Amino acid sequence: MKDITKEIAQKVIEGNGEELNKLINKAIKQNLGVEKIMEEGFIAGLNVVGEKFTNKEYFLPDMLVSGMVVQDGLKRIRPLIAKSGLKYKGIIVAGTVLGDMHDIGKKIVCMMLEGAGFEVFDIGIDISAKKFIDSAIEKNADAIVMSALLSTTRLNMGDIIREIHASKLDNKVKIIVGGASVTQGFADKIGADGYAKDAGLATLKIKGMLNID
Ligand code: B1M
Repeated sequence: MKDITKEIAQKVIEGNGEELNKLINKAIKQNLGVEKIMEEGFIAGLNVVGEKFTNKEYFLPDMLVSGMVVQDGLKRIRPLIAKSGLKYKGIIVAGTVLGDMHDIGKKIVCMMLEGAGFEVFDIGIDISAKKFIDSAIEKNADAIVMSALLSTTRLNMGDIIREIHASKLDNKVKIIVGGASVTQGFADKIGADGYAKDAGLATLKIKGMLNID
């Protein structure tokens, strides 16, 4: 039997949404598990797309199509994640920082948090300090999740954190950062309360930061 996650990754690389969706449905029927579909299918495929882009074998439109088919795939597995978790309390505001349009990883982080029982407000991409602050106040957030994929846009995280501390939110909200361009060292340098390498760890870290079992 063919490894279905490998086939999923291949369809992501090809940007073949129709075949990808068929495989996702098959994987769901086989109870493959959403994390396996995401990690060994979607993320593995996107990593190859990234390598091909670096090698100039793929161009921006190829990367865009692969990103789009994964976004559509995520919508299909979303209900499964949301119902798989336990109920915990906590309100999260999540966004991709100013200048950055990448949101697949952040969406996965949000879905995992929802699955763990958090109320999550995904405020989108290209988010300014003001929007993070206004949304966190409006939603009465316990934590802000910030994502950045580009080495240039991660620099905006530090500015946003400074503005949060200068606002009336100050230390009332925990700030956790992540995304491919972010490291623990960088998170420490910009004064984030936490850093998570992936979506699973983000959920664990946030529970720890908010003292939730
Ligand atoms: Co872009 N892109 N992209 N891209 N893109 C990368 C990131 C890149 C590494 C590709 C490459 O060159 N090999 C490179 C960045 C290089 C760098 O700065 N170091 C790059 C570039 C250069 C660009 C453009 C500048 C290209 C151009 O225009 N010339 C441009 C920038 C646009 C902008 O943002 N202003 C651009 C555009 C795009 C698309 C729009 C076409 C598309 C994004 C579609 C979308 O997101 N809706 C796209 C894509 C698809 C990619 C790759 C191929 C895949 C990204 C992805 O979704 N990965 C990517 C190469 C790669 O990553 N291998 C690439 C899967 C996703 C699950 O991973 O988001 O890292 P990730 O999330 C992980 C963890 O990082 C973590 O959890 C997730 C998994 O568990 N995580 C968090 C994420 N956020 C978190 C927040 C947290 C905690 C954990 O908070 C607590």
